[in-house]
Amino acid sequence: MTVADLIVDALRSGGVRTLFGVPGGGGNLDLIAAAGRRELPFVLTATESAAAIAALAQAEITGGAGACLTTLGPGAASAVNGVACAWLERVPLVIFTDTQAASTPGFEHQRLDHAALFASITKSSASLCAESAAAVVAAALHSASSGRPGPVHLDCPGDVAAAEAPPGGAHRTPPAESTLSADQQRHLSVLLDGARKPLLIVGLGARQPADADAIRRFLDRRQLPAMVTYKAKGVVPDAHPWFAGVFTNAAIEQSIVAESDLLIAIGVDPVELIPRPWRNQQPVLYCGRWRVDEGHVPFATQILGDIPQTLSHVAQAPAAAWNQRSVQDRVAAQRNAVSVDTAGLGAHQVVTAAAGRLASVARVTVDAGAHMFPATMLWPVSEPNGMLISNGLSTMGFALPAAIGAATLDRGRPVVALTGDGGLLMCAGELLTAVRERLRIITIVFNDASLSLIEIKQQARRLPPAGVALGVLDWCALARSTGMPAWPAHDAASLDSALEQALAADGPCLIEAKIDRSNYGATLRAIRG
Ligand SMILES: Cc1ncc(C[n+]2csc(CCOP(=O)(O)OP(=O)(O)O)c2C)c(N)n1
Ligand SMILES: [Mg+2]
Repeated sequence: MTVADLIVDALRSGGVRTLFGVPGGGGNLDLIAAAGRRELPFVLTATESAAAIAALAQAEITGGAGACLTTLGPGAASAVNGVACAWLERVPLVIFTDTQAASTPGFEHQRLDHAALFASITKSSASLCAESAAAVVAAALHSASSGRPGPVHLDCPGDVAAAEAPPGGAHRTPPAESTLSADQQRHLSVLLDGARKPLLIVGLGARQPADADAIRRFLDRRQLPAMVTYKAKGVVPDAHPWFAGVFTNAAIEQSIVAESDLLIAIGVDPVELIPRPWRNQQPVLYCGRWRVDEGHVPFATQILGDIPQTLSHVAQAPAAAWNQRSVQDRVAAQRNAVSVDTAGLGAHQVVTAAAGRLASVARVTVDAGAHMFPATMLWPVSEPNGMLISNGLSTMGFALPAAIGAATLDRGRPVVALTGDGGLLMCAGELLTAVRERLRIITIVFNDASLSLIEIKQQARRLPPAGVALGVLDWCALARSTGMPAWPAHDAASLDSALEQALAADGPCLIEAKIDRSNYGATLRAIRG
């Protein structure tokens, strides 16, 4: 038994289900060997950033931690975007980097100060030594998951990972929940008693199954509408009678928000909101597991604790005066507003057709770009984390690596990755990862030969076209070169046939949707004003 075995055991008890990464030798190889001995699957990815994103996607689904490893220097530097993603998506992730043994005479080659590199995007950083490795890993896992979750970094030199395991090891228990002060209780009663139309806004900190149960019960009992942020889609299903649409601090949700006299933000982290001034006048109550920054949203009070527990504090409000039919009509109008007709195949048609065939069986991941608007508005989700998306960081190159994380967890269930062509270019190597791992991932690439979201911003400012045309790529040929089947779609009929074949495939496949991007400007105006 080596220190690497102890580390792997600690990871497993922290909820890690797969180790992702790109090894470079040294301590990485001991960790991979120990993972093999202890039946923790290791998945090789094409890039370190994708490894971190795959790991964080798993953590979002399981509620445990995710884990990845990289080599020293270039591997650590290459992981930065994925670790930054875990930081701003509030996900517990452990990243192990190889490093030179403390006993080496200070070689400069590939040497970076990893702790400094990760300092602004991790909760903690430590270098492992043989005597305390298991306890330090357990403490790091605890730190990653407690309070506001986030990534932690561990340097793991080869001589440590390979050393014989010392006896012992420590695990800590989570801290006790906080309770409401008498002052807070009084303030809360005033807010709740004065409200006739409270509106729930559910965010990323309320995605555990128990949270969803408590929130749904609350809505049914209190007869209140609820909006969800992108990351909380499914906590209140799109088909729920009190579903009031997506909340991002944009224009499209304003008609319902403005009617409310009290906003109850359940697990909403301001990192989820688009960076526009907060103009809503009614008080905003926050309920969540961690304290959030008040610079953007002027929270009237913050109630900290587990979601079911914090909801019980706001349960005693008087009867609400919402008209369910009117809320439903406005959600339908929102969906209409983002379904703008096009001469060719529109992105909204691709989303609607794909969701029609796949939403009831598959999990979905969404990339950053203009295609994200129809995806988040029109793809119905019925369970927490049924849709995975990078929102805090909003990074491109997310959907496919996240789909790899999700599909590795549950190999029987298909995952649909909705991605722009620019985003897929950033992580196209992961198509091969999906093939090697035989994952049931249906990648749908919105091929518009453009960085469309940036193009429409450029057009809105009446700037000449520059720096946004990607050029033409034969995505079907690229996908087939990895060994996966692929089908082009340029109209409703070819799309439907591609979807049918994709659903029947038992491994990864790709649909290249050749879309008409001309409606994106109107879609963006409908959502953001
Ligand atoms: C890593 C990264 N680089 C740049 C951006 C800025 N950005 C946001 S959307 C976008 C364009 C995305 O293009 P594509 O993937 O083709 O999607 P489309 O907008 O065309 O649907 C860019 C460049 C980003 N979010 N992430
Ligand atoms: Mg594009």
